[in-house]
Amino acid sequence: MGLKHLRLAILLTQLAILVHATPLDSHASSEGRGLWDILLRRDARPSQFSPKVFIISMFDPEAQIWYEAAGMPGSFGNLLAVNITVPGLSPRYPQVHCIADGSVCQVTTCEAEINAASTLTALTLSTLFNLKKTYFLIGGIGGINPKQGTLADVAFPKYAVQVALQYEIDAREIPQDFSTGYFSFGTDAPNEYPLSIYGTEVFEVNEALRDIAVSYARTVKLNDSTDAIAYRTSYNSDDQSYNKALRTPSIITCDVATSDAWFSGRMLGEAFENTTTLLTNGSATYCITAMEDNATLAALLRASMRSTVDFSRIIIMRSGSNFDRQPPNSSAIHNLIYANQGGFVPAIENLFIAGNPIVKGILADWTLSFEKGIAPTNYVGDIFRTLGGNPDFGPGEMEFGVVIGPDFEKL
Ligand SMILES: *[C@@H]1O[C@H](CO)[C@@H](O)[C@H](O)[C@H]1NC(C)=O
Ligand SMILES: *[C@@H]1O[C@H](CO)[C@@H](O)[C@H](O)[C@H]1NC(C)=O
Ligand SMILES: *[C@@H]1O[C@H](CO)[C@@H](O)[C@H](O)[C@H]1NC(C)=O
Ligand SMILES: *[C@@H]1O[C@H](CO)[C@@H](O)[C@H](O)[C@H]1NC(C)=O
Ligand SMILES: *[C@@H]1O[C@H](CO)[C@@H](O)[C@H](O)[C@H]1NC(C)=O
Ligand SMILES: *[C@H]1O[C@H](CO)[C@@H](O)[C@H](O)[C@H]1NC(C)=O
Repeated sequence: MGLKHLRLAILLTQLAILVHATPLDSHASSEGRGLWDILLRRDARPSQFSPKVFIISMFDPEAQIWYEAAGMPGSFGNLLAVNITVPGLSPRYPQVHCIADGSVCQVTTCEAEINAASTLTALTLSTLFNLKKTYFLIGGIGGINPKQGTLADVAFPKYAVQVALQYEIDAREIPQDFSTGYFSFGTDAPNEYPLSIYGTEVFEVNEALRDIAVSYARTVKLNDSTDAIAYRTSYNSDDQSYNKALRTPSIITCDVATSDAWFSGRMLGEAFENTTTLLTNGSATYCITAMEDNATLAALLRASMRSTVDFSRIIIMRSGSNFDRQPPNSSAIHNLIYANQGGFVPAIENLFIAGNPIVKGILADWTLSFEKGIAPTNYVGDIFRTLGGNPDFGPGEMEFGVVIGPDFEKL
């Protein structure tokens, strides 16, 4: 073998390594890519995507609706055009999915707080993406509070509150004067402000961005179902406290409560309304549940500390798939398990229906406004002020640094 052949052999080996080392998993490109394509950089995709929008789904139906809608008129594109395996994602959802030019991507975290935090941590640490200018659109379903909304509503929260991060004793063993079994860490009764704070209790996202997303989402007609229409009527009550549950589906602005425990019923609903008010010093209104949002936000906050994401580019979108509590003449268990509420299908449909104009709006107005960012006029960040600024919640200036953090224990 002459020197020329040796050089060629080395070149071929290097190219073979290059092809195998490519992090992009798309069958379309790895199968059809010949040596000349690579040498001539034909079919070359950027080694690092810089998505303008990243959709975050939590489980299959929330993700499928975006994939299925790809063929619909007016859709922003086919998210299954490029599949990228990212180390550290859920074993059930190991790939990020993107449209062909990489401007919109989607990840499925798998459900509940641990999965959401791990997936977002892996994603934001991955070198496969540049997320510095990316808008994150959390799109999931949740339990709707009939005092604030109804089945198939789509809620855009500003505050995310982790309501079950508390002491809990079973309601059958609570003292006579307790209204609930949940009470804040470091306290001795419900509805007292926590003396021990872990940092993920409250997050606040960009209100100006939220309001732009709402203006896009309000341009479309939401889906509904005949079962949902029928079930809503059972929330008719003499004191009219559930009147918002009687309306047809709409876009609403109110806040999300995260808990791993899928709580249900009037008592826990009211207890967590109080927790939300307490933890946000009266600023937030609990209207919808989630099992992930605080965890997702916690991981995104840590990434913003490294400047790999921008915390002011997060939109939370949650649609009502079921009521969080029973109608006046029913029981908590009937509402949770047996009632045919009819909200699931339209809630899933509405994630795409409301989300599609938001994605398209961000793409269309990218150069004009979104690339440079939507300046927040409210506080954005966590209860610890990790990113700076002054929230209208949290333990306040005087106590800051004294009561906060895992070192403080009253016990
Ligand atoms: C991406 O993955 C989905 C399944 O998750 C598959 O249907 C699709 O064909 C894949 N796309 C490519 C380009 O391989
Ligand atoms: C809701 O979406 C379903 C499934 O696409 C469709 O069959 C139904 O007609 C829609 N209903 C309304 C009221 O939009
Ligand atoms: C509750 O009331 C609604 C409307 O008044 C009725 O349709 C429904 O059957 C009632 N449910 C129960 C469990 O009694
Ligand atoms: C919620 O707060 C209100 C007003 O302080 C109180 O009357 C009610 O008992 C509380 N409910 C629960 C379940 O803690
Ligand atoms: C929030 O409420 C707590 C408890 O009442 C209080 O100590 C704290 O100063 C308040 N925080 C703000 C920012 O007003
Ligand atoms: C986490 O959950 C708490 C309590 O439910 C909530 O106040 C907070 O806003 C949530 N944070 C995020 C980022 O969802």
